[in-house]
Amino acid sequence: MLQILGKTSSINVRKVLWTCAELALPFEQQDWGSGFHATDVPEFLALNPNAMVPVIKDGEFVLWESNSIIRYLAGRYRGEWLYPLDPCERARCDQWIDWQVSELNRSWSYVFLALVRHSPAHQDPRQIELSCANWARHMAIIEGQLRKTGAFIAGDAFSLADIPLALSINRWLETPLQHSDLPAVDAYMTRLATREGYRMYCRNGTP
Ligand SMILES: N[C@@H](CCC(=O)N[C@@H](CS)C(=O)NCC(=O)O)C(=O)O
Repeated sequence: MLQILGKTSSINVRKVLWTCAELALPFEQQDWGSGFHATDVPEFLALNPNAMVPVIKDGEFVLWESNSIIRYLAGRYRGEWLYPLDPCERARCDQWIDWQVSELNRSWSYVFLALVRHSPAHQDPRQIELSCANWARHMAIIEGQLRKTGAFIAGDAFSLADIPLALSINRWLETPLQHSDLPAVDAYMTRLATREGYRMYCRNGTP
C-alpha cells in the first residue's frame, strides 16, 4: 500500500492526502515533521536529503516534493481526468501548480511565519507589511483568473491545480490579516465544498 510520510498539519502533505481522496487511493500515513518524528535522522534523510515532508513510498519507489508527488499519483493511478493528457490542458494545470510553489508561496512566507507561527525571527513590521501587500497582489491574480473561468483555476473542470491553489487560499483565509473582498475566490471555495477531499484536508480549520 502507498505510504505517506508527513504530518497532516503540513499544507504540502495535505496536497498529497487530498489527491489520494480524489483518486480514491488507499494509503498508510506516518506523522513525520516538526512536532512528530524528527526528519533530521539518517533513516529519513536517506529518503529525502532535504529533511522535509511529504515523502511517499510506493513499493520501492520513493518520491519527495509535494507537487511532483501529486503529478505522479495522478499519472500512476488513472488520474487523467484530474491531470489531463492533452498538452495544452496539462500545461495550463502545470502553470498554476508551479506558480503556487514559486511565486505565491514566496509572497506569504514572511507574514505567515510572523502571524501564524509567531516566529521571533519574523517580527519586522515593515517586512510584515510588504509580505501582506505581496500576498494580496497574488490573491488578486487568483481572483482575476477565477472571474475569467467562472469555475476552476485552470478552466471549466476541477483539476490537479485546484488542490495546491485551494490550500493556498485556505491559508490566506486562516491567517489573521485584513482580507480584501474577493467574490470569485469566495464562490470558488463554495464550489469546492462538495468535494470530500477539500472538506477533510483543505477547509478544515488548519491554516
Ligand atoms: N517544496 C517542498 C516543501 C516541503 C516543506 O516545506 N515541508 C515542511 C512542512 S509544510 C517541512 O517538512 N518542514 C520541516 C518539518 O516539519 O520538520 C514540497 O513542496 O514538498
